[in-house]
Amino acid sequence: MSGNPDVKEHQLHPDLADFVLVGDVGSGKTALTLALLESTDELLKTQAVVFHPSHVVDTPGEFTSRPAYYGALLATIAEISTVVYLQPANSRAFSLPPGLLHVYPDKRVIGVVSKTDLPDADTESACRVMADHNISPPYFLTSTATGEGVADLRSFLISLQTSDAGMGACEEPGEQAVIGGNEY
Ligand SMILES: Nc1nc2c(ncn2[C@@H]2O[C@H](COP(=O)(O)OP(=O)(O)O)[C@@H](O)[C@H]2O)c(=O)[nH]1
Ligand SMILES: [Mg+2]
Repeated sequence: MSGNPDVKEHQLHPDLADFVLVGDVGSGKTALTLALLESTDELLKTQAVVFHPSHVVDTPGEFTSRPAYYGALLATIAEISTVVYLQPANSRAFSLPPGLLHVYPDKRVIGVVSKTDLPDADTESACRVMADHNISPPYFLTSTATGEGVADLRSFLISLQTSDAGMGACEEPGEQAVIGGNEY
């Protein structure tokens, strides 16, 4: 439909829609996007915003790590309901731009711990980093290397589309929420 080469044509999960992945460079956004979509696209460094069908959007890490790109990030996510924030399991650096939730207070933010398979993974610390920055549980623990948590996150994102208002990320964790509660 679109002549934009950044718009992908495949649509394996048409009900998976309306979310944008943000997180630091190398946090695993593209790998997780492709895993969620079950896409066979090659994993390349994301140089631009990539629009998959149904408002599934992968962003370059520079969008969160460089203030000069914040405007582009804010414009990109304006029309999208859900922000999926990736916190690598081996990192304690938080990289969601601080103003984002103030500019768009109505966005649903889902916290994902990525790369849980890494030998130096510390998922509890990663969850705590998100909690300390006002991202509410449940958090999803994922690895695209082992496949852990990918199907659960996909089901959750799809459930947001099928229920009218969707389930807020700060509400009762579902079965798929591996870590939840208020201890963080
Ligand atoms: N071990 C491991 N490596 C991963 C995982 N997800 C992504 N990677 C690797 O981390 C690097 C960056 O991933 P990418 O998806 O491009 O990150 P992005 O910059 O956030 O889009 C790549 O070399 C991936 O193969 C994961 O779950 N486990
Ligand atoms: Mg990428």
